Amino acid sequence: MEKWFGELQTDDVMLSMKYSKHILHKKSRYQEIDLIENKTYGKVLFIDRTFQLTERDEFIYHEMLAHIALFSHEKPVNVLIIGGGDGGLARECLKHNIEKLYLVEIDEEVVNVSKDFLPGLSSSFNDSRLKLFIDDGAKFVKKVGEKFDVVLVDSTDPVGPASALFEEDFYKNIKNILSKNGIVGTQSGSPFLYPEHLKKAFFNMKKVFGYVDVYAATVPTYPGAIWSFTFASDEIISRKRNLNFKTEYYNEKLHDCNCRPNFINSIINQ
Ligand code: SPD
Repeated sequence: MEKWFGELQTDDVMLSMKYSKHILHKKSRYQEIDLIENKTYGKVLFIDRTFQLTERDEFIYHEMLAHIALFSHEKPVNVLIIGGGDGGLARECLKHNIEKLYLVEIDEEVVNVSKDFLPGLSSSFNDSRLKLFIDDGAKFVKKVGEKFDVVLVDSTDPVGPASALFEEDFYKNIKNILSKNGIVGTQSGSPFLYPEHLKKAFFNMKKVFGYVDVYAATVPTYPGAIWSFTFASDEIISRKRNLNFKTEYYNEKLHDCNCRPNFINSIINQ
């Protein structure tokens, strides 16, 4: 019998993958974690039955979340990641000439699964610049008492444990720990199927920061395939890319074009 596993992306739309192996099913304190092996996409990680990453397309999401913000900062030295326990975003951040990277993941099981099965992402945990904290990101930003040049939020969807990471209060607390000209960047969901997620991130950031911008990338396995990212600062963010390492999706032209489809403009222009 064929075995399929997937995400109900709306009430009546499902993206499913046939698996050769259901490698793991785990209930952590916070969420359900599944890992399958699919012939086309490789290992595929689900949290609460929603796609988090596939070995085949994770580079798109992680590169675009990391490099637009990091290359827009004059000289990022201290970086903080909230979420991102699989290590993929950290891998991209560590390609930059940064000195310190804190990663705050609420669910240690996500880190363990990645260390056990996803070495292409979790190898970042071996870098001495990275310090891992198992903690609630929303609480961590209130108490950390250190400044960061760039803060990146790699969360699950804004339902359940991650909903606090889309709130105005969270962004206010991030602003307090950003150094001068610091930048915050977050994944802000599917503009196509869940425009309310993008709206929430964008308009809450707007209440806190002087300058907010949105860009998009195509992530084949995420709901609606087109995915949004929102970043903000108190200074106008001038895009200062100087790409000096290998990437598979991000490039200078993508960075510079600063263009969005009209339907995304309509979501954030209301
Ligand atoms: N709907 C899925 C949104 C997932 C965003 N975070 C993915 C984590 C990958 N590091």
